[in-house]
Amino acid sequence: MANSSDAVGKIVAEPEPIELDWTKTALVIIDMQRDFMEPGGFGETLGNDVGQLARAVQPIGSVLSAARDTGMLVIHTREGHLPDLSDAPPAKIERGAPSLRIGDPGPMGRILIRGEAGHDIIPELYPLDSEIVIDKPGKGAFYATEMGDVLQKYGIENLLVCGVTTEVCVNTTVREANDRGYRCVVIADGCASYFPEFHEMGLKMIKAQGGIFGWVASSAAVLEALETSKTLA
Ligand code: C5J
Repeated sequence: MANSSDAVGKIVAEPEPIELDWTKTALVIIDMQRDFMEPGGFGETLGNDVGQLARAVQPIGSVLSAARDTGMLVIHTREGHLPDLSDAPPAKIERGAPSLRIGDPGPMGRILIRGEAGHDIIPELYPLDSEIVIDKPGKGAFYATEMGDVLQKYGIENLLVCGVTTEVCVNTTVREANDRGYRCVVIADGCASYFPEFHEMGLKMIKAQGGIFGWVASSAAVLEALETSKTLA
């Protein structure tokens, strides 16, 4: 971004348009990990159709590429646990009747364990060395992580949020961020759920009541705002 006017963009969003200073904005990509996206991972062990999530990859890729072009701060998150499971509450491990539990060996390594192949981010959206990766033991990106410190260090006030799943880790992170004073714009087609109806309702919950948790915009609207800002004199 060449000068300060280049750095402001207006996104067509719901419940209303929002103007953001890109120098105070980060792109946050939630949990685009093989464990959620691919057969044999955590998502599938819970009985989910992982194919439902593929639709978010291309929109996220477009925004990621534009963010990289503008020099915007990019943060990737990964849900997962230490190999000794010391950060995994028994209440999480023992829950339900999955085909494999957290920590069990699966086709992509131990389920939802840091350092295993399944825990890593899908190749299409793989972080650059210069980008930040936050490992989180919970659904929200702020709980038991350095997320707050990182955002403060870079002077971030606004988050463009996308990833999976809409109603779980995206919604939890947006609620945590909203309570901490961040403006969150959720990229609708850059999110997905194993349950399409939860995706729809998850987005509605964010933008209802005048944007009680934040704003919702399409990836096209975010790209347009970034593009328009670049051409401002
Ligand atoms: C879930 C997530 N669904 N990233 N995690 O367990 O949404």
